[in-house]
Parts: sequence; structure tokens; C-alpha cells
Amino acid sequence: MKFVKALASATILAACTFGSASAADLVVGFSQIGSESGWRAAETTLTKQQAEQRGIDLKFADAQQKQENQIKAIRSFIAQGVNAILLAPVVATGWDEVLQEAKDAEIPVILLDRTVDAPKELYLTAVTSDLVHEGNVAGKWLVDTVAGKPCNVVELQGTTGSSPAIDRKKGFEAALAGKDNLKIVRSQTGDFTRTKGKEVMESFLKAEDGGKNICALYAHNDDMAVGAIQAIKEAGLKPGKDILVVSIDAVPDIFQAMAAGEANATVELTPNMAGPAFDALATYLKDGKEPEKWIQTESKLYTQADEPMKVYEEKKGLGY
Ligand code: GZL
Repeated sequence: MKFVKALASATILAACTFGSASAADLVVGFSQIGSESGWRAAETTLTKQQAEQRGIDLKFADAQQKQENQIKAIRSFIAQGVNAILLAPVVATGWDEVLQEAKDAEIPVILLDRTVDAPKELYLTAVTSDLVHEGNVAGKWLVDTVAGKPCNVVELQGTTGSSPAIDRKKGFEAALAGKDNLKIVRSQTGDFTRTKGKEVMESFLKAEDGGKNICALYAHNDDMAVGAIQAIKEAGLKPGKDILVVSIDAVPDIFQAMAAGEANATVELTPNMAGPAFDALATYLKDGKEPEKWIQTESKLYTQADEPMKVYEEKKGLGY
């Protein structure tokens, strides 16, 4: 494998060295979590588009939300002798062994949109947003919006053990620290899906006097928020008014809800993580120059004041 690898890399390096425009001949394995949310589906679409534009042969594996399937896919990519691996890790732990196997095979791994609790030398770089900051922006929006009034908050967490669920919770709680008028009264995972988000919100409403005790919902992604909005309406309450709704991703559907007055704020997460990843990979393969360990993508707050239907139209075509 080593010899084949070296030959392949030499060919690629030669191509790159002589300034080939594309990353022709590159074979990259992509272990994707699944299609749990609109954002995830957009990330997959854009990753395939970015690969195609660059002449990269992308080997795609959908893990159906299971870490063992991701580990199997990575091992298969190693056996195929790919030139690099993209990994969107479903959870933060349990990656050291398989990442070491990729390193031993001299195959660089780039993390997309989530991080792992593993030594940084086991991956080339991570392309993610600042997940703590996203939660903090959402929390600060709520603090400013309730302006000192008492407010019981319910929280729909992302996938248990995933870095966004851990960090978005941390950031949100940091924003509420010291604000005695704001209290998180219920917090449970909705696994980043609409269905589960609706189900868990129904249980929150039942547990909190039909929702009368709830002033706001913080959802770790828009898909859970959209599911919860349905539950709030079915309980006879007005989402966006009786219960404020703040979430993260900025997918098109949350802007439709905002335009209808049923959602209040979202923090944008770009689904184009692959562009920066492929750029860093091309530089690394060409010059051997290692990128920073973290390539951070922007986070931007959107509210009802930001012409939601205009944003909806703009986003509709972008991979969603
Ligand atoms: C966050 C990303 C999350 C999105 C969800 O970086 O991993 O996963 O916010 C998706 O929509 O399920």
C-alpha cells in the first residue's frame, strides 16, 4: 500500500507542482453522518458539488447516524488507498484508534462541522464554526429580548455526545449566567431532527401546564425548532409570540417561519465546509504545508428584522 500510495502522491504532487488547475486524480473518502436535518443534506450536496468542480473523485458513505458505520467507512477508505478522508463525526469520542490507522496509512483526515476529543495530530484540520459562540449569540439574543422579565426556557439539545450539542449548550448557558429572570426548566435531546423535536416539545408542553409556564424555546438546530413550532401550534399557542423561538443553522424553512411570525431568531451556519477543506488539502498535498488545526466558519444572527422572505429566496438555491 505504501508504494502505491507514494506513487499516487508523487503523481499528484507532480501534477500539482506543474500547476494543474484542478485537483485531478485526487480520490477523497467522505464519511457523512446521515441526513438528519436540512442543513446536513445541504452540506452533502455542496460537498459533492465542490468535489465535482475540482475534479475530485469523492467516495461517499452515509452512516445513518451510527459511529460504527463511520469507522467502517474510514477503514474501507484506507483499504482503497484514498488520498484523503473527510469526516463529519457524529459524536466527539471514540475516534483515536481509527484516526491512528489513517495516520499510519499516511492518509490525511479533515473534520467537517463537528470536532472530536482526540489528539490534534490525528487529523489535518477541522472546518467548523465556533459552536460555543453560536449558543452564546442565541442566549444573548434571548437575554436582550426578554429585557429582565421572568422567562422559563425549554431547550432541545442536538445529538447526545456530539460537539455541537455539548458546545451550543455551554455557550447558551454562559449567556444566561447571572440573569436570574431566565431559567432553563426543561432540556432534552431532539437528536437534531424535526420529528424528535416535535415529540420532545409536546412532552415539554404537557409537563409545563400546557405551555403556559414556557416563555421561550432554544433549539440547537432549526429542524428541531420547526418540529417544535408545529407542537406549539397544536397545543393552541402562538409560536414566536406566546413562546419565543431561537435556534441555529439558518436553513430556508426557519425564515419562512420567521416571516409568518412563528420563529424569532437563528444563528447562521454555512453548509459549505468542504470548500475550505478541499483548499487546505490542495495546499497540503502541493506544498506539504500543514493548515491551522481549526479553520473557523462565520456565525451570523438573523431575526425577523432581516427581511426573512428575502433571505429564504436567497438560500433556497444554495444546496438546500
Ligand atoms: C453543526 C452540525 C449540526 C447542525 C445540524 O456544526 O454538526 O448537525 O447544526 C446537523 O443541523 O444535524
